[in-house]
Amino acid sequence: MELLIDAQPAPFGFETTRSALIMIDMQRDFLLPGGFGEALGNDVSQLAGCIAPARQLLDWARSVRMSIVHTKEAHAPDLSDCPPAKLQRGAPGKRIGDAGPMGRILIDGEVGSDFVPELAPLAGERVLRKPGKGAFYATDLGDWLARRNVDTLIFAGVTTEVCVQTTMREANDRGYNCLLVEEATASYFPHFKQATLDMVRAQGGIVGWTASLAALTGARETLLAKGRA
Ligand code: TIU
Repeated sequence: MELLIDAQPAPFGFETTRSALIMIDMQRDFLLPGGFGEALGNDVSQLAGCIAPARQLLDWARSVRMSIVHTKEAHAPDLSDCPPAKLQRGAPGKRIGDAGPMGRILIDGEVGSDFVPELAPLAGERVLRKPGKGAFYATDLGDWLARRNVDTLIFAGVTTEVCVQTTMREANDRGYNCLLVEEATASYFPHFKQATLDMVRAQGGIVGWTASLAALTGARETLLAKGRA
């Protein structure tokens, strides 16, 4: 289905069969107390408001049968995929691999590393574990998308200026058209979210486009998009 939606800095046209939703790191470790985000000193309540819009976006992507990728930032239990520079961040006792109320912090398989229930993947949706902030680094995401002939990525998740923006920039350099859904992403710092939206779409969309959830979910197929009407 071909869609043309209101977006900034310009209308955004895409083919749903050649698009993928990239839902970034909607994990307990970032969204709930006791996880990695809070261990770094953040107020995790700042992220709560994006859960419902992210779920609406996910439901929409499912309804149009778009490819869906759920990323999770999580490390192997032996920390072999966690560089020392990353391991040393944060207060002693609250670092990656340390014990917390949701299990070992940011370790794959622990309760904290799993997705919040509202954003739980369904069968057939890709779960992509990543050791970095960007989803292309040290993963097979590029190959996976290439096999599906994907040229457009729709982004949501947390946090806007860290894992979402890093992945969007990686994708932009790889030639994907990138759209960030404004209500379906959040930061521990609201002004960082706003700055990210602004810098992504500045300079004619130097990194990509942004759009409201309503612009996307309310879109109707239009043959006018390619002048075929
Ligand atoms: N700390 C922070 O804002 N984010 C991360 O560490 N990871 C993600 O953004 N997922």
